[in-house]
This record gives sequence, C-alpha cells and structure tokens, in this order.
Amino acid sequence: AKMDTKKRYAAGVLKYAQMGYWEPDYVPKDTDIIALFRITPQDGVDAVEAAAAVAGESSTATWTVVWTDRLTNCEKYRAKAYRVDPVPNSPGEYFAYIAYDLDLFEGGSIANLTASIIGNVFGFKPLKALRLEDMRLPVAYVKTFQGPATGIVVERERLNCYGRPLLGATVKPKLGLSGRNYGRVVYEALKGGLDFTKDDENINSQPFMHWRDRFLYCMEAVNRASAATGEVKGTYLNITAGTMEEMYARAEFAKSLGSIIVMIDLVIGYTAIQSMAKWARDNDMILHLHRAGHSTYTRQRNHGVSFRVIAKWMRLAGVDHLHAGTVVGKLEGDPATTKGYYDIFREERNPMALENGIFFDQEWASLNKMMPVASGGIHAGQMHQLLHYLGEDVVLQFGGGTIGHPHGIAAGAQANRVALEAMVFARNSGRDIWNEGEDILRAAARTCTPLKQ
Ligand code: CAP
Ligand code: MG
Repeated sequence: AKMDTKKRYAAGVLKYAQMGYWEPDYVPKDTDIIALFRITPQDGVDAVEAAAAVAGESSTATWTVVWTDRLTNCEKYRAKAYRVDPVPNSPGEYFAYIAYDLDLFEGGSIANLTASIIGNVFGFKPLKALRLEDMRLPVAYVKTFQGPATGIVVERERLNCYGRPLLGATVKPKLGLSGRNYGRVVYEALKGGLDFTKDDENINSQPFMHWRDRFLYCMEAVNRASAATGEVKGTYLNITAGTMEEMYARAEFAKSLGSIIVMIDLVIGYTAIQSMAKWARDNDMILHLHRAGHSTYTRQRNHGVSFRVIAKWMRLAGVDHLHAGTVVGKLEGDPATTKGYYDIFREERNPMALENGIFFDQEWASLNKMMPVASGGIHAGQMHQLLHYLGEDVVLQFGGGTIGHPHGIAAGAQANRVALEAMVFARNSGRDIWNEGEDILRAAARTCTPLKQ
C-alpha cells in the first residue's frame, strides 16, 4: 500500500494541495466549522499534502479533478487545510487544522456532520492513522440543535437536590437477575441514601428478565424508597432496543409508571439519540446516555475520535447525562484531559485550554448543560479525590462500590451518602479535602458503621 501511494504521488495523481485544499493564508470565518485532526502520513507522504487530502475527502473532493466541480461554487465549498504543526514529542504526527464552510452541512443533524468529518477519511491510503482531536462549532451551527432536554439546573429542581453531587449505582451483576431480585437491589440502594440507580448498558429485554418486568419492579422500588425517605428518587430505565418503535414504546411505558428518567446507549447511533432527546424534551424527562462502545474509537492516541468531540456532539444532540470518566476508577483517564471533558459538559463557554486538550474557544449559546456521570470502579474511600477532581455538578456512581458492601446494599448506599455529605461539609467549612480527605472519612466513620466497614 505504501509503494502504491508513493508511486501515485510520483505520478502526480494525489495532488490535493494543488487542487485548492491547502490554503495557508486562509483566516477561518466566525461561521466556519473547524476540525483539528492528528494526522500520521504514510512514509514519504508530505504532511501538508496529507492534510489537504483530508480536507478534500471530508468535503467536496474525490480522488481526481472532476469536470462538474466547475458547475459549483467550488472555492466556497472546498474545505481548507490552513495550518499544519508537528505534534510535540511525537515524530511523524502532525496537527492539521481544517475549516469548513457552514453551507456544507445540514443544521440539526449529527449524522450529516459526521458523514463528512469522519466519513471516508479514516480509511484513506495516504495516512497511517487519523484522529479527530477537537472541533470548533460556530454559534450559528450550535443554534440549529436543541441541546440537553432538561439540563443541570432543571434536573436539580426536579430532584430538589442542591449543593452536592448526586449519588447513583449500577445494578450488578450486569446480567442474570430476575425482575423481582433486581427491584430489591434498587429499593435497598435508594432507601440506603442514593438518589439514583441505573440499568447496565447491556440490560435490555433478555429471557431472564423482560423489560416490562424490570420497569414494573424498579418503579415499585422507586416509589417505596421515595415514600420511606421523603426524597425524590429515580432509576435509569434502559430503553435501548432494536428499533425506534420499540424504544418509544419502552419510553412511554416508563413515563406512564412515573419514572423521571430514561436511559439509552451510545451504540444506538446519533439519529436515534437525537430522536430520543426530542422525545425527552416533549415529555419532560431526563435523558441518560451511557457511552457504551466509545473506547473502540476514543482510546488510541493516534487514531479515532477523541471523547471530547463526542461530548460536544452529545451536547448538541441533547442528552442530559453522559458518562465522562472518573480519573481514579477502574477505567483509563487522566485528570487534565478529564477536566477538559467536564468543562465541555458544564460551562457556558470553553476558552482554549491546551493543557486540557481544548484547542478552540467554544461558545455554547445558552444550550443547557449536561450532567457528567462518573462511573467505573469507584468507592466511598475515594470521596475526597472525586470531589476534588470532579466538583459538585456530577453523578457519582458506585455499582460494585454499593452492591459489594460487606453488610449489604443499603449499608453500601449509606456509606456512600455519609462519606459524600461529610466531605461536602468539610469542604464548605474551608478544610483542605485533598490533603485531609482520609482523616475526614475516618472521623465520619466513627459515627457510621457502614462507612467504617
Ligand atoms: C460501572 C459500569 C459502567 C462503566 C462505564 C460498568 O460499574 O456499570 O458501565 O462505568 O464506563 O459496567 O463498569 P461499577 P464509563 O460502578 O461497578 O464499576 O462511565 O467510563 O463510560
Ligand atoms: Mg456498565
């Protein structure tokens, strides 16, 4: 493949730069969409030519000049690679900045955006690898999307819960429980002090527990726990299914039982996510999105799509909750990069912050904020670290960290709630939770046996 590419270059076949897709003097317009790619050209392929090729293939070009180009406003419609920088400490890798005219896209459609930006280009021969690191979405484009159906402010109002992270848990084991036993877990966890429980990403409607059974037992548990505690409680009922018709039916049933929230998985696809976000807005429901599958394309440093880009797309698409990593748990993630994700979820605007992987100023134009969900191998003993890294507007989700408690599920929930409240109180009293966190937890454990255990 390498030789083939070289020969075609020598023969002058792949000349995207000369075709007008490289414009080093171009100054992006306020209305342009900008994509930042990390490109790894094949050996012998010039980085500028590779960047121009990405610009071409993700906008108007095919592999050769076509007569019909001249029948369009091709100057305007050609994407423009305008800057190529070597990536520091990464030989052979370059950051390529590419600007796209807004008219290349249909408003309000992530499917349309992605068909260009991550369409053909990722399999392109001149490149060894390609990664979409970040995007600048102009206000004019942002405004064509509905944004989160409920948002952080209204979610807190509905839950009547302020000043602390929300607490949740994923019911475990992931698969195999009957509806009745599943409902017991939900009841114990909510009564013990959590705000939410949650279906796992792969719980849909299996022979051991059909979805209706799950919804009925779960909502009975939610109602009983709410009555017992006087708090608003919820459980994310996963409505992921094989067709939109089935997802709508499950969502309607959840609503009819009084659920305040439904859940979907990223794997259902962008259009399905946007449809469910519209349904959530029309029905005053909170929409939880589990990012199942994202690591297949977000994890490799030099290929795929960064999760920060997925986070931006999901804020446009309009989900209320989205998993964003924990820094300290069982799944990969470093503090600086994770902060970048959380800022995309929760800020009115994101100024450029290269240390957090944010390459562009991003204005969110009053789109609601998303609640980040921290989940994956976390437990009460890390409460100071979680609050330090992730702040207050977050759902902390302890699956194994609740249901794995030695004295049972309610005890696990109580340990989490007490640890959280002790830590928030200590922080609000001016204590240094980062350095004194373990002392604060030990002091709280003196009057809370489940936390001590
Ligand atoms: C957590 C979880 C979630 C992951 C997803 C799991 O369980 O249910 O799916 O957190 O990762 O199956 O691992 P535990 P992310 O709380 O028992 O670890 O939030 O990073 O998308
Ligand atoms: Mg899970």
